[in-house]
Amino acid sequence: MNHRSLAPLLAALVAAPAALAHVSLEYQVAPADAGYKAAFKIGHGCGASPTRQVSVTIPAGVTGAKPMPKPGWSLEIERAKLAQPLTSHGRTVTEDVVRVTWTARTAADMLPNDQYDEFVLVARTPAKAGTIYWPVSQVCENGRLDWVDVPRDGRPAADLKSPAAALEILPAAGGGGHRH
Ligand SMILES: [Cu+2]
Repeated sequence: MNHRSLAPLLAALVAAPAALAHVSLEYQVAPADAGYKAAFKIGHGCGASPTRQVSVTIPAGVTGAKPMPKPGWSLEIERAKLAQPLTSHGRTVTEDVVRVTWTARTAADMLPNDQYDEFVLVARTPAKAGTIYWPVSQVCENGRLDWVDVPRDGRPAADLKSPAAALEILPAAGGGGHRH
């Protein structure tokens, strides 16, 4: 194997830890108006301090969010009135989930800095294509990290200090599938 073919491999190896560094989504592209599993990857704490709470704000247009419970963590689901009521199974829905928060029950349940975990929810993607951003607050035993920055004025996402988790929504793949 000559050294030129090693370059992409080395690049990937170098990139891997960085990719695990900030809070990001496992799947970063999804079709519009479809079911989606959002797995938020937590690859480190606040410095050496363990993570004791993860709070995800649901982007506008994302509906029907359902979080996955995590043993040792309590789950808070916040709902709010919808600006525009929607119909589900013939029923009018006037409120929806706007934030989900996982909180470690005890210090022993916290996520240590030298371990990795995922915080998962399922939801329906917006009908409109484009990139959406999921603000995530990571609270540690000492300190917190708010992953809330979104690219503005053409600034590349790579320049952001604390980027929100980005999801690129592609135009719906026709047929629309099963609609709730
Ligand atoms: Cu990081």
